Amino acid sequence: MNVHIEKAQAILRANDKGGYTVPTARLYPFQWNWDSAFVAMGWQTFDEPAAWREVESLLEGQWDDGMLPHIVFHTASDQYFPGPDVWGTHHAPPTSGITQPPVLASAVARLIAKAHDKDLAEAKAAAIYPRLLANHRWWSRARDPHQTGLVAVLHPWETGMDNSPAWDTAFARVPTQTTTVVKRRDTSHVDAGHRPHDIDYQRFIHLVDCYREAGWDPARMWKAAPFKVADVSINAILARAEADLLGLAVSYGTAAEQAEIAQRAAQMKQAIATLWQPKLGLFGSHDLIADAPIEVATSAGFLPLYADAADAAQVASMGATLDRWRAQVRVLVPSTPPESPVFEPLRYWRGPVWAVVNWMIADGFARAGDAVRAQQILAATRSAIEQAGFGENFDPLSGVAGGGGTFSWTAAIYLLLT
Ligand code: 9WN
Repeated sequence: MNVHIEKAQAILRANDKGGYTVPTARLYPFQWNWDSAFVAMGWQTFDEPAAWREVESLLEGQWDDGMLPHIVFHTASDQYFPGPDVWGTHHAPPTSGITQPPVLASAVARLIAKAHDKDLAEAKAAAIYPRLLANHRWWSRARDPHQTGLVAVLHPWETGMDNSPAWDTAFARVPTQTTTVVKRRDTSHVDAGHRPHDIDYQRFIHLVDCYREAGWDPARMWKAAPFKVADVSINAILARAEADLLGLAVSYGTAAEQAEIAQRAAQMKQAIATLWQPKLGLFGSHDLIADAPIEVATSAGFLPLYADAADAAQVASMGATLDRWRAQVRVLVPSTPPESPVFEPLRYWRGPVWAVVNWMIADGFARAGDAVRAQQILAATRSAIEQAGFGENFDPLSGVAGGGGTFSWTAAIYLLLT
């Protein structure tokens, strides 16, 4: 077996805390929502029961209204801020009060499609399908209350691309005052230059304070939110997840549920079309408070490909954008391209390459019939990992790994590539 595959498997085993996998030791000592969806797919390549346990342990955190929290605090740890006391959600097990990109239904669909143990998959999927449906209904109800076809995020952490320059203008409106004392732990684990700034944390926590005071009630949060963005990435991921859930509904749901999911999926695809930005040669997010398009080029702008939501001209235009970026970097796909004035090669979502995003963009190009660019992205991801190790992310210019080390989702993606 290739030595990197052995290492990737060993990382998942080491980060497995008994039924759930932490993203990496110390920096992130709990279970994260979209990390676990990718990690479950990685587990499946060598331990199928572990893949299903990963999904089930994440669902232990699901709220009665269907919301799937971005963190499940299965055990206590003082290594991470903000912990359960700051969130104050009073859920058992303790969870955060916001969500993250809904990759889970797509991950479950893949677990079923690739299952070796078909009986196990059948039993698990039948029990998990209603939870996924409840989650997608929550997105529609809580985060698209006016039924526009686009869901909104109320916190940059919900996008999973926390300090993306796409949020700069909308996030600058969020006050920096907090009632919680901000005691960062992340910068004692990794280089502060790879992380968001202190002022970003003031705003992150201001939002947590605001929503905790709203009792984590979706309608009150929606009203109180000083940050409200229709993120192109979340919308593309949810549109794809709806299509994948529809496949599950055919086996495990009713005809009425199939019609409901198909209607939402179609409406989302149409709405995503309105996010096209011809000047950027990419899709972009929409700031709902300013009611303005966010004209900032980031790797998220390719993700409608992953939802089959781009037409042929848009696919060609995104191909040209990718080629231009490729000429500027050693490793595709930078989260922000070097040509951007706000590019920072190592600061988290402002430049570094993320394996999970690459995987979805490559999948998107492949679905659109562009196997060449899909392969370029997958090859870049594979060789970045083989050369620099299983870092949290990679400097697109030097290829050096950044953020935390021995990272679960990077290991999982490597397993999916080989
Ligand atoms: C906040 C776990 C998570 C990822 C996110 C990534 C980072 C957390 C943080 O780590 O966010 O959720 O504290 O920085 O931005 O995408 O899920 O790996």
